Amino acid sequence: MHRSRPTALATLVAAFALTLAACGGGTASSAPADDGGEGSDTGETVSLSGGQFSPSTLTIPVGTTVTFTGSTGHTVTEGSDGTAVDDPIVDEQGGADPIVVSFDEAGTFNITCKIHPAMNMTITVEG
Ligand SMILES: [Cu+2]
Repeated sequence: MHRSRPTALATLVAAFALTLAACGGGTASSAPADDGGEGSDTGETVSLSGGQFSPSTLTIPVGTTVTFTGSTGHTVTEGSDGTAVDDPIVDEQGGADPIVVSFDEAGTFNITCKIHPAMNMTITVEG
């Protein structure tokens, strides 16, 4: 007895939809924009974080306000190598708040920290 058995070759092609998880861009950074916005028309920021003035040189027009951030444990003093000049335009002990200095006369001003004589910077004020 010959029995033909139809062979149903059900070829099931399972299409696995491989959803490749989108690699969330590895370069996404949340670096804070540091664009001041302190309301004054001209302003610069100098950071004392890390035990140095950054930037170490700054050229600004007369009337520019410079905000020294991270000043806790430092001073912002006109002078050099930790020693103030006579009658400094600024000689401030840092604290919780930034030290804000308006440079209203042209000239070249050396700025130092009396606590860390290695901290020095130069601000050139152009009239
Ligand atoms: Cu210092």
